[in-house]
Amino acid sequence: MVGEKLLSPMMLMSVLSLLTLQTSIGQQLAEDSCTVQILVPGLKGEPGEKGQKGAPGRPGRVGPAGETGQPGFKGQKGIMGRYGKVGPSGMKGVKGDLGDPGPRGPTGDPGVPCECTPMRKMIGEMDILVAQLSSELKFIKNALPSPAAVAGIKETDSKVYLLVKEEKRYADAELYCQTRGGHLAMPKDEGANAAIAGYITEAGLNRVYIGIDDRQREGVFTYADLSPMTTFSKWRRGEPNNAYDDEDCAEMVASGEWTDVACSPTMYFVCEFDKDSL
Ligand SMILES: [Ca+2]
Ligand SMILES: [Ca+2]
Repeated sequence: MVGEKLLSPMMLMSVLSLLTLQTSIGQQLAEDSCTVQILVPGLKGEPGEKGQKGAPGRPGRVGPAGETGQPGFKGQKGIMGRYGKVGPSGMKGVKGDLGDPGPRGPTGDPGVPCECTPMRKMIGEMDILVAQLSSELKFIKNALPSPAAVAGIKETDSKVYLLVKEEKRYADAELYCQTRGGHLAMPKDEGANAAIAGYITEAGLNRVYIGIDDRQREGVFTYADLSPMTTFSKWRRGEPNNAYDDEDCAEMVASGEWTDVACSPTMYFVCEFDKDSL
């Protein structure tokens, strides 16, 4: 189309050139029929008007695949989703701590009147027990003027023994025990002897005075309350020997055996009290 626009002036120029040529040729022919004819192009024409915009072209071919891009940054945490389904039951838990005590319950119905005779009997027995305990407590308070001097007390079914850690001569020891309502320990059977021996051993002692002597009559031993010796005795082998003709009292060693000794040395001793007399 542009070509056609450009050709039109060219053709016009050609026609003009031909007309000019006819004139020239007419002159030339008149002057010289052999003169060479030279054709010269005309001047360039004015540019034509701008054409209208053409229709859009066809889509181009699909291009080659692009390079794989770099991985992007991690996105931010999303909002919490909806609650899921309820899961299966868990294992049984450990037993919890004991709870606080509950409130006090309502008052119960009044009871049936009791049979009072057994109750009175029980109360009477309890009164007796309380009296005995009070008496024993009074004795203990009285017998322990200096707690540090006494290792404590030991008792059997019928006796209370008191180990006194104060060194005294035999006569003074017996007086000490009598003042408190007893005597020096008088083992009259194996059980009592073993109880006293155990007491000595527990206290870590080797020997104590016990209430046996022949102060009244040489060679005839009696208990401190002057009761006679019976079938039971626990003399160590070779004893009593009245050594130096001066052994009228007795001591018990930790093994429970007896030995006649002099009455003047001072040593620890064990008192004995009858439970009945307390
Ligand atoms: Ca003697
Ligand atoms: Ca002796």
